[in-house]
Amino acid sequence: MKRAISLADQYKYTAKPNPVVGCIIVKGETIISEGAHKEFGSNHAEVNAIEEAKKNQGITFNSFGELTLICSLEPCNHTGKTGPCSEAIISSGIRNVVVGAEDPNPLVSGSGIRNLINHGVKVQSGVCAKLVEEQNKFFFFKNKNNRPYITVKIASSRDGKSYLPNEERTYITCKESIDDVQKVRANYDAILTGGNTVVNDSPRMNARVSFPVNQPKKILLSNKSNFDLDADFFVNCEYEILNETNIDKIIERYRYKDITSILVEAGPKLVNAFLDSGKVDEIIIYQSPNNLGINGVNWFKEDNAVEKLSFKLESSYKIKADTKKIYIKC
Ligand code: AOF
Ligand code: ZN
Repeated sequence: MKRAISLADQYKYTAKPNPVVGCIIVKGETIISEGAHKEFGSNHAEVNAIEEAKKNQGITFNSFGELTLICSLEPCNHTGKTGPCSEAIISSGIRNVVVGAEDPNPLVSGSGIRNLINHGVKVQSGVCAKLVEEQNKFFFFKNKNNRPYITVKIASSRDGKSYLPNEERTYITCKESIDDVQKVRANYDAILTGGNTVVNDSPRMNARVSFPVNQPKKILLSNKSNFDLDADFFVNCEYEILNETNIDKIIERYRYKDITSILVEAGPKLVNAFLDSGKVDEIIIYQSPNNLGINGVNWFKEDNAVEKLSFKLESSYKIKADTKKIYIKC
């Protein structure tokens, strides 16, 4: 199972917003074939492993009845972008299946396993369930809570300020911190921001990383509709502009969409509106050692705002002279 879980891990940035899934097919102690869900919309792990095994039939094994399929997530039982894996397993002739964790997707949630059992396949489930859940944190969160996981990311001066109102764009953190933000963005299915940030900072808000990634979709909250669509923010990406201020309604929109996680990168007004909604799960603060001074605009209304909102510091480390702090909702 750990082998199947590691196979899956490689495709974390290209399978999203789907979960990563890995599968191996064994005969006794010998691995006959391996498969993973490599890209959103493409074959599921089990199908890739079965196809691979077929190439070895008559060489390393004779009949599929001799084999055991080990997959990190419960085989699906629905027709989505691909057919049901439970059916693919049944028709292959495999009679033994080991599952890492049940699929929390309401379209599956136990039905894949039931279908296998009803067709006489022996199933052992829940092997390494915790590891699989950790590996697919946003996917499990979304299905348990019926909303995406929400992270707020901010860059703060030492004195807790966000920007200087008279400057065109205030740079707070160092280049290395900005590089780190690219990797953070790569983890998320969507990036949400406000109209002022787009107009004042001309951000690109994409994940500029050196590996293949399904770029986060962009969600722009604004009552304006006259944006310059040639601006970097809108180029070569999927975006939507929402004229909506009610945070609960905004979040509710994504309940049935393929978005399991949202990174909020916005100014103090929008960031505080999200925090006030009580629906923020994580806060990432990049803090520079420099002060912006009394003219700077505060991130928060009061001192220790993050702790008062019941967030707990999970990790803190230096990026050059900056400090990156990650807080998780208790
Ligand atoms: C599996 N094996 O490798 C994966 C599964 O739109 P689709 O057809 O790709 O289906 C996506 C859903 O299927 C996803 O939300 C999750 O419930 C399950 N993912 N299932 O049997 C796989 N990636
Ligand atoms: Zn499947």
